[in-house]
Amino acid sequence: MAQAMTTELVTVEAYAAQRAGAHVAEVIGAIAGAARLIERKIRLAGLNDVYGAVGAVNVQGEQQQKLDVFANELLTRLLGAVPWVNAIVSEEDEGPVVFPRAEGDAKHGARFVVVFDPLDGSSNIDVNVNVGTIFSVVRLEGEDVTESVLRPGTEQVAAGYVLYGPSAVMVLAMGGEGAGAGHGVAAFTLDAEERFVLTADGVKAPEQGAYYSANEANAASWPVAYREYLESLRSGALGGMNYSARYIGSMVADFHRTLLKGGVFLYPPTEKAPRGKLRLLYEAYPMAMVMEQAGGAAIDGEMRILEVRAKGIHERTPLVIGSRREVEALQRMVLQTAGEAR
Ligand code: P6P
Repeated sequence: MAQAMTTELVTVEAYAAQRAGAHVAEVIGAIAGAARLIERKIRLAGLNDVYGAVGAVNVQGEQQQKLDVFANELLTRLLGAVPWVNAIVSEEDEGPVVFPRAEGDAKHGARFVVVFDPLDGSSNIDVNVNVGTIFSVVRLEGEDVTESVLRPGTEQVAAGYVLYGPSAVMVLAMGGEGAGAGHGVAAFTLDAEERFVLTADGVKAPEQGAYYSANEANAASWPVAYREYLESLRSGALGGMNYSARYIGSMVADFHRTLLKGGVFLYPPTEKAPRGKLRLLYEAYPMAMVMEQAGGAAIDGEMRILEVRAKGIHERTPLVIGSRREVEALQRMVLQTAGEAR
């Protein structure tokens, strides 16, 4: 990871303000504020009886963990307190939560919707495995929140995640004007004063990496190109690289390793999840923005994830994300198989 070039202490709020202005910085600050409290709750979970499920099922049909509910309510409350956040969309809620805003609140046209997975991988919490918060900030265009969030991922204003692990790390990418623009990827570590301080700037994914990451228990139901692809990685066919397999089962942790060490994370289509398991708006889009700004790539098997259009806010997608060489190699095999099938 590229070390921060500065000796002075730069908080994530100050970094965001320098690059994207005060309004975006305040949105990022609210997310950081929620993350501090989520981190503390997770760290003490075993002592405060917050492990386990609440006995309810969320809109995804998944058992809601107590910490899912805590994280979701906290993010909603802190983001709702920012005048230029007009709405949020959460993995845990069926539809958008719209905040009543007076006309004057939208200073300088700054109106945002924040889309998030409040606690990804939460089924791992009870076994003390890393979990994360994933977020995406988009502009509210017109009055229709759903319409605003169903625009291409290339239009994200900012995106990133917080990984709760041995240390809490917030990774942030912010968009610039025009395709391909952007401010790059920075990482911030929660310090003893509970500030997210800059610890790496200009983070770049290795051109090729040493790990592949997939749930191979599903391999029998993957499209054949994905099976042949992993076999090609194992055989050293991609530049002679000898890969290791790593799969934590928390996307934020698997993604963070892939970003820093290189390689590929993939969740292909399966019989049980023919459109993949991961969600386009609040998992694939934000991670794709980070990975592309770090020089990597993200596809749904065939096309660039950031250009895939969502039809609904909880739409799922296959995802292949990581170093450019590995992602492009998979894309070639999938397109070649599709071409042969025609
Ligand atoms: P599987 C966690 O539930 C999650 O959404 C991601 O964090 C993770 O990558 C994936 O699902 C794991 O899914 O089917 O391999 O258990």
